[in-house]
Amino acid sequence: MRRLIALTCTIPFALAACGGDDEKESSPAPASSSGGATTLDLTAQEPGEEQFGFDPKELNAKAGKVTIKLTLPDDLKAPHGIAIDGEGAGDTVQAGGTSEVTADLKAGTYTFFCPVGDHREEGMEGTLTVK
Ligand SMILES: [Cu+2]
Repeated sequence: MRRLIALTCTIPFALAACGGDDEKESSPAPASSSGGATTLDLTAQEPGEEQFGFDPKELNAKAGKVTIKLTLPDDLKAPHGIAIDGEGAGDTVQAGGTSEVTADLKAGTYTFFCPVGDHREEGMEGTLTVK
């Protein structure tokens, strides 16, 4: 009989512990992931005459609304833009400017590139992995 009494006494304790856990799980998500949108920064590069590139060459994002923001440093000579293959393109801009493209992406692998002239063939191409 004594054992049964001891067991009964522990039950309210267990319930109280459960309530505490629930509070932790419902705490707000970090601001960086609010709305499921991701913005990725990219920089255009001109390492040599008629040589073009992006830094970085590989980007990663969560599935959902993804924006790639391309920045052109002030010392670039050619205009550049940003596009995601089959998903849209941003404006073509001059040195000092920025170009953005936004797309609603599912998990998969995408190619981003500069749609100006033959810049894509000259090296302005990279891989966007969405998970
Ligand atoms: Cu370009």
